[in-house]
Order: sequence, then structure tokens, then C-alpha cells
Amino acid sequence: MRKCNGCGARLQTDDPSKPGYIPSDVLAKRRKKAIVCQRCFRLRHYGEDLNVGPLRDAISRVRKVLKRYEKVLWVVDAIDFEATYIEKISKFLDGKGVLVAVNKMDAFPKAVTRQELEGWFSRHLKHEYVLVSAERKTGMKRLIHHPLLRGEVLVIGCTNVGKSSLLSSLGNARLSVSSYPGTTRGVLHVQVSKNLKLVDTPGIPTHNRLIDLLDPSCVMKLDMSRSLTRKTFKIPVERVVFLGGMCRIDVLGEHPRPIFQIFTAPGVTLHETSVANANGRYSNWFGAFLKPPCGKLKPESFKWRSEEITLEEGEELAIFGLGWLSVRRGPLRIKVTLPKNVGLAIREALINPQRVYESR
Ligand SMILES: Nc1nc2c(ncn2[C@@H]2O[C@H](COP(=O)(O)OP(=O)(O)OP(=O)(O)O)[C@@H](O)[C@H]2O)c(=O)[nH]1
Ligand SMILES: [Mg+2]
Repeated sequence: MRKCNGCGARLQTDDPSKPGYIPSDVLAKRRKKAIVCQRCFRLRHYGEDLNVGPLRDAISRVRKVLKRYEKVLWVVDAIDFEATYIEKISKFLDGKGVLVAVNKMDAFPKAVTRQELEGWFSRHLKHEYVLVSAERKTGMKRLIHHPLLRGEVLVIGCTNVGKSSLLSSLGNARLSVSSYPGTTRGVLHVQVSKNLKLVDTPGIPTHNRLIDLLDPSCVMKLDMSRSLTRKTFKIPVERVVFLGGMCRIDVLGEHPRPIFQIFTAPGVTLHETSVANANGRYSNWFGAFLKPPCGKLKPESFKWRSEEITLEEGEELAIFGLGWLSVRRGPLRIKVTLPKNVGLAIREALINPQRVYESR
């Protein structure tokens, strides 16, 4: 059975709503040539994702393939680190040679030095790692000259971290890439050099990133992988900041004027308002003025939770799949309201708050 050369799904001519579909006349015409399924064709040429259903059994499929390989390149997302450098994957890798590629380094603001980022990642990774950007092709030499990358190496990681982008940048392949989690559906081999073959795999799904809750066209509009936007807030208590309609931050507490910055995707509306406005107008703003979500969803389409959190100066709150909040002058006491399963993590500031402030 032939495979799609973009996403690795087994080609089939029966069901357009399932992975790997290709019309039978197209398949017949390209009998001996490289071929992509209808979904990959549309992704490449029209930038649209045909929804072919959720990725099923990715974990068991990846674990099965993993048995055949001794060496693993684990790709994680630098701008969604806590959501993608996870125990669930780490525990599969016992006994394997592991190198971590921390991808999307280009998305950080230009003012941040490589040294600062190196320092932070060296304190937060338990494995050997290389900082890379598949998009800008930086870190590629350090990656391919790493002693682990010889022979056949399996590439794994959560969905949407840039595994296929990295393989396309390293090798002479054109794998399908999109901002929607679950693009790759099967295993694909890429010969990078005489001595190195990398093997792409379907991403391991997460269920706690905001991008896991939105539909493909909305995730594409968010443009989470472009350079992040950042905005500084210096606001009194009892004000509200919205990150689109999906995350509401109420500033609480006694501290007169905390200062914080929000780093998020260019497509996310950042809006500060009064509590009265936030309460009264939210459902009209949801998905219209406040994006994401997109389209006709209502707040009732999601299950919500609220959490009160105090952050000190130099700390950040990572909001999985959405961005992070960094405290410049604290303490900052907030109530965060967001969909129930979206993860939060408090961490040491990734971008030194002093430095960010200076560079504004
Ligand atoms: N800014 C930036 N974006 C990147 C980089 N690498 C990948 N992306 C973007 O990240 C998104 C996901 O890329 P893919 O290569 O499809 O990711 P994947 O890990 O193969 O995803 P799945 O196949 O769903 O598991 C796309 O929108 C890419 O353009 C990078 O180095 N920098
Ligand atoms: Mg992929």
C-alpha cells in the first residue's frame, strides 16, 4: 500500500473524510511518481486544512515504532515548553540515546540574547539539547554534527512542535507542515546525509493546550508560530485583561500598580477593560471582537475554571498553547479564568524582566 509523501498516511480512494484520501483517477495517473493525499495537496496549495478527524492511537503507534530504534531526536516547542517537554514522553525514552531539539527559537523577541535563552534552557532540560529554528534554519549544523545523530534516528514529539518542518529543513524532502496539531499521520523516512536518516512520526497529542480546543482554521489564524507579540500592562487593581475570549485575567490584591507583560500570538486580541464591562459585554465580544475563538461559538461551548494565583517579580505564568504572562513589578495577584483543561505553569522568567523592560 502506498503512502502519502506529505503526511505518511496510507493512501485510500474510498473516504474523503479520512486520512490519506486521493481520488482514484489521480492515483492512477501518478502510478510511479511521488504523491500526496488530497488533504496535503490542499494544505500546500491553498493553505487550508481539510479536517480528516482526530489523530487516533498516536501514542501506541509511536511506541511500537520506538521499539525498532535506539536513538531518538525529541523535538519540543520553545514557546510552549512546559506543554511539550513532558513526562509522558520522557518515560517512553528510558534506555534510548536522546537528544532534544528545542525548536522555534526565532519566535522570541529580537532583544533577547542567545546567552539568556541558553541559560534558561540549560536549567530546565534534563537531556542533552540543541536550540534550533527549523524555519530560519539556525542550529542545524550543531544538530547534525551531534554524535548521537548517526545512522537511523527516530524523531518524536508532541503535535505541532515542528518535527516535519525540521526534517524538511535538514533533508531534501517536502513534508506537510501546518499550524494545526495532527498534520503528520504516518511514518516517513528522510535521508539527511550519507550517514544520517531521520524518521518522522505522527505527533503525540496533548489535550491541555489551547490549540487543542480550537478548530483548524482558527488555529491557523492565530499564527502562534510567528514572532510573538508582547504588550505591557501597568494597571490598577479591579481591572481585567482578556487574551482573546479564551482567557480572562482579573488583577486583584493590594499592590497598587503591578507591571506585567503578556507574550502571545499575533492573532490573539489583547484587551484591557473594567470589571463592569468585562462582565456585561463578554458574551457579545466572545469570538467577535475577542479572538480566538473564531466563528459562532458561545462561551457555553467550553467548560471553564478560575484560579487565584500570586506571582512574584521574575516569575511567569505559562498558559499552554496561548503564551505567557511575565511579572515586571510584583507581587501580582490575579484570578485567571480559562477553559477547564488548558494547563498553567508558574516558572522562572524565560525572558529576564529587567531586560525586556529596557528593550521596549
Ligand atoms: N516560528 C517557527 N515556527 C515553526 C518552526 N518550525 C515549525 N514551525 C511552525 O509550527 C507549525 C507546526 O509545524 P509542523 O512541522 O507541521 O509540526 P509537527 O511537529 O510535524 O506537527 P504534527 O505533524 O502535527 O505532529 C507550523 O505552523 C510551522 O510553520 C520554527 O522553527 N519557527
Ligand atoms: Mg508533522
